[in-house]
Amino acid sequence: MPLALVRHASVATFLIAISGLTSLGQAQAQAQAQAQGVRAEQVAGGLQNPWAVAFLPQGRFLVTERPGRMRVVEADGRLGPALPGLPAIDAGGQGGLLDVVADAEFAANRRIYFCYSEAAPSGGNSTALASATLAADNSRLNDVKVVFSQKPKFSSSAHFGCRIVEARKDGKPDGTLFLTLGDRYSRMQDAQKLDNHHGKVVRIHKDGSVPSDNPFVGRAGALPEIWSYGHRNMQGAALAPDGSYWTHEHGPQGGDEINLPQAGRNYGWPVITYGENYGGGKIGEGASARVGMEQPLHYWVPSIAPSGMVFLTSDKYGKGWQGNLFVGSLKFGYLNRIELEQPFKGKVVREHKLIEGAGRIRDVRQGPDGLLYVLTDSPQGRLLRLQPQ
Ligand SMILES: [Ca+2]
Repeated sequence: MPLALVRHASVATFLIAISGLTSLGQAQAQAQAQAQGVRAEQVAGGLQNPWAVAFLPQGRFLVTERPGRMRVVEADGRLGPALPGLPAIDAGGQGGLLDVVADAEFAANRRIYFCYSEAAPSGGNSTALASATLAADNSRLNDVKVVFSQKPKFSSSAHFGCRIVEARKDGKPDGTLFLTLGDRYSRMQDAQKLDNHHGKVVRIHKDGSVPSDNPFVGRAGALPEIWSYGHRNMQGAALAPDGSYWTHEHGPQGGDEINLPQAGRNYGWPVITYGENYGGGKIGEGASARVGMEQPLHYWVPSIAPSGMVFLTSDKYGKGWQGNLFVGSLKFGYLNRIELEQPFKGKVVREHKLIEGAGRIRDVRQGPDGLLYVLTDSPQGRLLRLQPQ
């Protein structure tokens, strides 16, 4: 069922109604050619606030738990012990061990990348990114290196961002990683300044060095890791099938956004927003547009509290779902299936709620088997596999 307050949804609903009146047989045939929904089957339970899942060979999974554990989950759902080798993690509030991704060449190099909240000796914390090698027997992390730390450290338990995406160029990994970084909640004005990493997307090489073609390399007073700025708290990021980089971010009260962050662009927070302060009241001048600031591709009012994001490339759910974007909702506890116009020119066509009632959806990924997997975020969190119905 389309969401009530999503742009274009009323037109889409109207078109469905028309097609149903004029050509019921055709509509039924179309409906049978794609999944009508999904059935969530539990792969594993007993995960404490799981945040991210990556896929290992032989049907195994690598799962992070926010309190500071990383585990291998066996194909049959058995939980392995906490992997030794993690750096010190400053867990608390929204912070802890957050995202993990496997290198595109994992089968050959066993490398993984993960991000977490890192304490400063003098107090405060920020998001850090580390790389490691998973031992061949999956028993521990080796060669752990912290390759990036968000500056400055600041005392806050909120808005760490922390989604990692391996970038691709011409269909191949280009050796760089995108990392989303939150505005730390009470440092929102920093998102408009280039001398810090609050409210930014950064782009780095896997060893932490700065790509020479980053947009602010060589600009006095700007941190060279910055890719885009003016963001709030991005807990979802994904590459589209065409290689473009997409993110979503939590708005304040209302105004969650989807963006396609481009090099050097300003995404507006906190100067422009479609949300308002918690409890009501406008933010800044209450503007939603300004020259020199990018508009989101899409926004949600009220907020759905998005987390996790993936494009479905497999045909396991039928042609109608291929190329759709999937986003978890923490607040309403469903998986959002988003149809995009084809060929894509910048419009969301329609949205659908899947697995309502499953719980706070923290992450969604496509497995090597072409099926969708989600994590539910609770002290008794679950890894679910979505079977087409
Ligand atoms: Ca924005």
